[in-house]
Amino acid sequence: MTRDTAIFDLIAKERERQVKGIELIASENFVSDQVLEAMGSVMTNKYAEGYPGHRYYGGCEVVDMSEELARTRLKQLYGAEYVNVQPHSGAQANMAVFMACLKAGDTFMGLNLSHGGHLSHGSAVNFSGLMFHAIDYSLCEETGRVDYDELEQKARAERPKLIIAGASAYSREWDYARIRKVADEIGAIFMVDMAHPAGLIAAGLLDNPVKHAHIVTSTTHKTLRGPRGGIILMGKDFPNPWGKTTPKGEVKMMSALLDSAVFPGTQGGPLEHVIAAKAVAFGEALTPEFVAYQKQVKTNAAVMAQAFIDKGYKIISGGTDNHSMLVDLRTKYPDLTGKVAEKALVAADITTNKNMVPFDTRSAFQTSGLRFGTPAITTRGLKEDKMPWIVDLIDRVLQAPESESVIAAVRAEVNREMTQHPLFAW
Ligand code: DSN
Repeated sequence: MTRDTAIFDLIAKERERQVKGIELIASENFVSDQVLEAMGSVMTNKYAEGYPGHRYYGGCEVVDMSEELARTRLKQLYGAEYVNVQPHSGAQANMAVFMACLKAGDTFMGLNLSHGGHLSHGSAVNFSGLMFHAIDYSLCEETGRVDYDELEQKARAERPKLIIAGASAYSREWDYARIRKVADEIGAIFMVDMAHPAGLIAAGLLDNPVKHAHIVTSTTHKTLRGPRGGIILMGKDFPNPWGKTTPKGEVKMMSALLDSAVFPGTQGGPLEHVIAAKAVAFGEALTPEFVAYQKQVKTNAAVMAQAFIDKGYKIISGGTDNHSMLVDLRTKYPDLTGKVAEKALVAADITTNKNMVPFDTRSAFQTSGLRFGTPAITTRGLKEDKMPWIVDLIDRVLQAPESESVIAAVRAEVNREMTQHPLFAW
């Protein structure tokens, strides 16, 4: 067959973009060559609806072993009793939890999207907000941290059946124990979506939500540095609290509800090539090298946040405990929107994303903030000594976002430095 140059030329272009630039999107990372190899493997050819040992197709003996290995490694990584490695994404993992725990129209509570919450935690345009009654909690304007008092008051007043912790743009550690306490008080299920800090948690650098929550979900491609995908975990299985029973009248366990909510509830055939790549990533995450990597991610983020502060930027909450930070541009450049800033930085080969800040005065399309994260540049091998340099480059662009000469000069510096940090073996 003729080579599809149209698409392979684009893949080559994307590879070049990744190689030459500074990647600061907090939810992105660069997987290892082994993860890449497993994803591009013959495992993609196999249909395997069902679970290991219980499939609807023949010939699943090998993928059964691969999926079982992924499950075993994931349990070991977080000290979990139950895991499901089949969700195609974090949103799919969350959808399965909703399906297992709620009925359409039930009330649940998550972090306000414009305060850093995830789309599938109750956004009005997402299934979670469309099919269920979403209420939210916020960050405290003064501290930039979760307003736990408000969370508790709302939980007691509105009695949601599910409370969700976890965020897309929140740089602080969570008080999971405090949320679990109020969840127990009102009889709610407590779920943590640890997608962003999953790698730091796996390395033991942040509190492990598996110890506190009934159910934990995550993506596998952010700090965890695996292929794009989702997972569901539980520290301990438990009987579903709404009394759902099997046809024989036995109370269903949450593990059974979650498994059937993933398949056949919300997905068909699992992506066995991605599951094999997840197994590779979980194996990598169990190594001392991964712990050292996560320590560097955290150090780089702390140094980067301080460098922004030293230049007069406002960081929401005043710093970071994890891999990310949210910069409020208004204190330094009141007229600069996140949209314009993102575009200028991308032109200088520094990739980041515009982000609303809590109590933003601009829309989600304009925004007053930028979100930065260190997982990808740390994988590239950049250490803390380079963080002030990166912040300096960013500041030069933001001072003159319309200046083609400034952008060209910064881009040349970025490209020169990144040639020192090879990315792919191929
Ligand atoms: N969209 C992903 C992120 O960038 O954080 C998850 O919400």
